[in-house]
Amino acid sequence: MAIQIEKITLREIAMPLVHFFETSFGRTTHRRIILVEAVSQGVSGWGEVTCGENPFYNEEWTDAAWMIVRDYVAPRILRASFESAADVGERSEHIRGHYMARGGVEAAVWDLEARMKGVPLWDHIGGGWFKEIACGVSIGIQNSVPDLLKTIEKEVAAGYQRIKIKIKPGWDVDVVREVRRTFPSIRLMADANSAYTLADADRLKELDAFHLTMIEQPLAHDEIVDHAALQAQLDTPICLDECIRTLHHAEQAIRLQACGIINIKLGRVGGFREALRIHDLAQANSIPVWCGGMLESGIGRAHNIALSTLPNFVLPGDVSASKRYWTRDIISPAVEVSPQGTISVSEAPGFGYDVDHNYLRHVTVREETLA
Ligand code: OSB
Ligand code: MG
Repeated sequence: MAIQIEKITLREIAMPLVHFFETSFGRTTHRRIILVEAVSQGVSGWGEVTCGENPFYNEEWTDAAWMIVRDYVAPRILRASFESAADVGERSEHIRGHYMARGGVEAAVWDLEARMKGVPLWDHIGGGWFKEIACGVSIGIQNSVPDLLKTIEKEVAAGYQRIKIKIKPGWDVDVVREVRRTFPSIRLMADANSAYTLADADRLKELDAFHLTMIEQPLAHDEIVDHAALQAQLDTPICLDECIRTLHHAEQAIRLQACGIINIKLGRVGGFREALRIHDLAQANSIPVWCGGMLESGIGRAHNIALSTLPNFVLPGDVSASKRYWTRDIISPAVEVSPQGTISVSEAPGFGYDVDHNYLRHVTVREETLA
């Protein structure tokens, strides 16, 4: 079944977060998210561009992503004929970087193709190993340690299976020690978002004492070699996030033993095809993976749920309930998490939820249709 994309509508939505989210690179209070609607034969597929509002996590940001999709990706996708959604990524491979912008379009075509076939997205990508996916939470840097402990207590009580806290120089060893003292047996990990260098190895080594399940991306966003040197000094497994943008990066990281675990983010790697390849490579090398998040709206969240049903997603991901981020989500129903810390996977076609068109219109601040 070849598909031709007749129309792409870009929307920017603006929504405040329920609670600020702070990482080593800054605090986010409001999200500006680009949604991609790809249309063929009257059927719509939806994707989300997962970049931040500023080029601080990686080089991408909302305003640039809009221009990349409008001026470089969409013109190569419109009216082209695809044997399958897996071929969409190649059409924009000539663009350097900007994987999230490219991935938002790629994911929309996967969703479209699943809807045209009448199957759930998880089925269409070859997933379905899990009917319930395991959920963790990512907790940002708080104003105080007591605030952090209170937040962790609430999320543990809600059933989440793993707690991730953000760290940075000045908010690390002492904070983790306090968390570990208060919660001796939770599955706990720390994410530095590239805030350290190899010169901090001794400080990071102190974290070994708190039996974390992993330390996520301690060193530079583009530095696989130094992570290998650090991993050789740590007992705690390193999990790479920012560093892994392509299959080749995953090959290099595994070959150099730069990590024991990989966080796969759909957008960061440019969409489902590359995510599937990285998943398979990691599995063949006994490297467990989990699905990371980028403070997504319900659409990106639903894509992450589909991805998380692949067999090597054996660790709880950062995919959590809509209500942790939004007073009202743009999908219906909202993503809900069970008291056991799981999300049950929808059997409905495509990404498995309805778009709440009324609310979507309400939060849309910019819209452009390309045909
Ligand atoms: O490093 O995983 C990260 C959010 C924004 C940018 C980077 C990261 C994160 C998160 C949040 O940790 C995960 C979520 O969506 O809950
Ligand atoms: Mg991370």
